[in-house]
Amino acid sequence: MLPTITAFSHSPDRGRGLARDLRVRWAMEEVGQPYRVRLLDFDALGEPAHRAVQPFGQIPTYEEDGLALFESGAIVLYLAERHGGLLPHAVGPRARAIAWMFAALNTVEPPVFELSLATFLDRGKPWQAERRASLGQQAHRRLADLAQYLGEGGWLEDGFSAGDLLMVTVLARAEACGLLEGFPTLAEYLERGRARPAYQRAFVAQREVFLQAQGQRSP
Ligand code: GTB
Repeated sequence: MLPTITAFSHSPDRGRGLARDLRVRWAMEEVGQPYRVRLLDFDALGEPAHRAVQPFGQIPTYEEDGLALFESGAIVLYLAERHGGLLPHAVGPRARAIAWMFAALNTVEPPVFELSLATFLDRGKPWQAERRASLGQQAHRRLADLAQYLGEGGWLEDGFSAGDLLMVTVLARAEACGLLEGFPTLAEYLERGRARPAYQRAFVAQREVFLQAQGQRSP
């Protein structure tokens, strides 16, 4: 049986590659693992069957032969451990690559994601401008540190890894918030990630869902 992941049937990102199933699709493509996709609408996210797999009622999930996983980072780590190509074999370099996975999700993503949420969830609130400014500063600091570390280099460590895969998806979100202006090396790093054939396949597959949904809506 092929593994099955879940994704939005009607993604609010409108096919821009920002919903988190993209990470899982990309990892599957990098390791050459075919997969199926179960599309869910917002109502289905709250149903008991989905909550049994994803306690927070979110996408993506991953199911395969009795294994049910949630959290995009955990799914990418599982795929990277199970297949070759996304993590080095040597203990030290492998630990470094995993550290970058955590850095992407735990250090860089939070202010970037919170800023994008504050932009529309706090619209009209008296504190919105102040909150956005504060989150913008926090995000900027993280991105500046990342740019400093990365320099003009290719990837975070010696070769492309699951750490880069997650970091690139976080930077896509940062770019969508206008946060990469002033960070040309991060913009180039993002483009290097997006240029990978596996990313391209994942992006097209996710975008196809949006285009199909659009087509169904058209008269
Ligand atoms: N930590 C979890 C993980 O990494 O798997 C977070 C998963 C998550 O945030 N999932 C979102 C979700 O299911 C979709 S991707 N939300 C529904 C809910 O929480 O009720 C996040 C996302 C949403 C929208 C856009 N967008 O419109 O641009 C981009 C990304």
